[in-house]
Amino acid sequence: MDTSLNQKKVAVVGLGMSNISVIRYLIKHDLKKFTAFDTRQNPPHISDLPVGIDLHLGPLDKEVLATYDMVVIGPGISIYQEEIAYAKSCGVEIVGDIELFARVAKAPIVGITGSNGKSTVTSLVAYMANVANIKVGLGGNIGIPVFDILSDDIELYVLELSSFELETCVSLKLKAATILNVSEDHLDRYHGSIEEYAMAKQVAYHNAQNIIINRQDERTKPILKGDYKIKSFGSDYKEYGLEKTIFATYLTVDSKRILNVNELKIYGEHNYLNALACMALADSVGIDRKAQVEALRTFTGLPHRCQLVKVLNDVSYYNDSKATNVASTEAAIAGLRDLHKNGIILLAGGLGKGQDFTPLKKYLGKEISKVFCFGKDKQQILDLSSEYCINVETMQEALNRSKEIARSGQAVLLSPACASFDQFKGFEHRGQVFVELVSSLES
Ligand code: UMA
Ligand code: ADP
Repeated sequence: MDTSLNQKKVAVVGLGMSNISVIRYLIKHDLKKFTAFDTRQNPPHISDLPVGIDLHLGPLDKEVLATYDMVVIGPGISIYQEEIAYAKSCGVEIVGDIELFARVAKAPIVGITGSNGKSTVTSLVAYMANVANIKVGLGGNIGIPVFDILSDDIELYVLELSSFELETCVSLKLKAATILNVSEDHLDRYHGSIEEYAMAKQVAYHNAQNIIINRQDERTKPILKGDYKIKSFGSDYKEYGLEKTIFATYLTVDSKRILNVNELKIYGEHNYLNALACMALADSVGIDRKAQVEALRTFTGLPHRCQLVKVLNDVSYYNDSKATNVASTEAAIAGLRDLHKNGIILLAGGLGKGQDFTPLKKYLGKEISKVFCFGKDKQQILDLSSEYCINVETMQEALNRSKEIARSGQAVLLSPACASFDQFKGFEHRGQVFVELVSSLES
């Protein structure tokens, strides 16, 4: 327990899953001087809230917040939001659950951030640790609040960290940290600036002992000097790299072959890079190579990430609902194009988060034969081409229209390049609806 919390008047702002977990922790440690706030009249997790706490629902009052010593914000609340920025300017300490966790967690922490691949890498590193019989705690942005996994029994924490979570961190001292890649995402929260978004991710490197960078992505390199060791991964043949021969591709470490990628159960070059990042992180925290390789051979990937759902009439249907930005959709196209030379029919759209969709244009008429566009920001995708992009209302309609035109050997790919909250409860819900619809398709 952080004993200094007992002396403080604490506001917990945002009653999502992270802060509900924080509240449970505060109550468990007998800290009663806190008030819970949420801007919504009926926050979705309200029924999980312990009874009897001081609760305020509705618009935040900045003068009220300014009377607290500490404000614990959920990741969905921005530090730039007027009331929070005002409280900060009045000297109130603004923290998030990861910051509080970093102050009390005893075991070493591996932290993984980046625009894409975080959940895959976090799960695979945790799995490697499991195979090596290390007691591991897996959590963070992956959907498991960190205070749900805090325990003195844990020997290693492996945390997925979003830029939102990193914004409020100062005490985090990661044993191993990586920014996997940086591409446009969440620009609606960073004043339209990818540099500002990238800077939020750099917080993962402050005080880190081992930093793992992506050789092909400048924004993953540390900006500040520090007392850290750097290793890199990339698709060329050095450090953690790839050896590409005409017969096979190998994961390599310092030019030594470790594994033929055809032994992996996850595919696409982006996943080979993820595997390399995992090995580099695992080496930094002493997970032995044998356990790493066994985990690499048996890890089957996570649902909603480019998963083959069904083959019907020689058309393959893929669920890549977790592709919530343009770069992840590009990775899916790159991963599938060799398998589906007859073309891919793409289902895309939703909330665009201020992204530029023009990188998708180069695939139209080549890898992508048609795009069915749905959701709130579909017009931005429709604007790419009147010839290849077709307007529909829903993902369901997009799927039905795809089935009508799909030819033998083609793929129908749900990889929306957008967030889902305009028409679904989240990416899992969107993926589940897709999987159910595809499963019920008949030839
Ligand atoms: N909200 C309000 N009013 C409030 C508080 C929140 O309207 O007073 C809204 C936010 O704007 C947001 C939503 O409620 O749209 C959820 O925010 P939250 O802070 O309550 O979120 P949690 O339920 O605690 O979930 C958060 C992460 N959510 C976000 O960062 C938005 C979850 O990541 C994460 O799994 C969870 O903590 C773990 O503890 C989700 C996510 O979308 C999956 N993350 C983004 C991403 O991966 O791209 C960063
Ligand atoms: P995150 O947690 O960062 O969202 P996930 O592992 O859940 O990452 O994958 C999200 C999406 O990004 C999926 O569509 C997946 O196919 C794609 N993806 C995974 N790894 C990478 C990568 N290294 N580069 C680009 N896209 C990736």
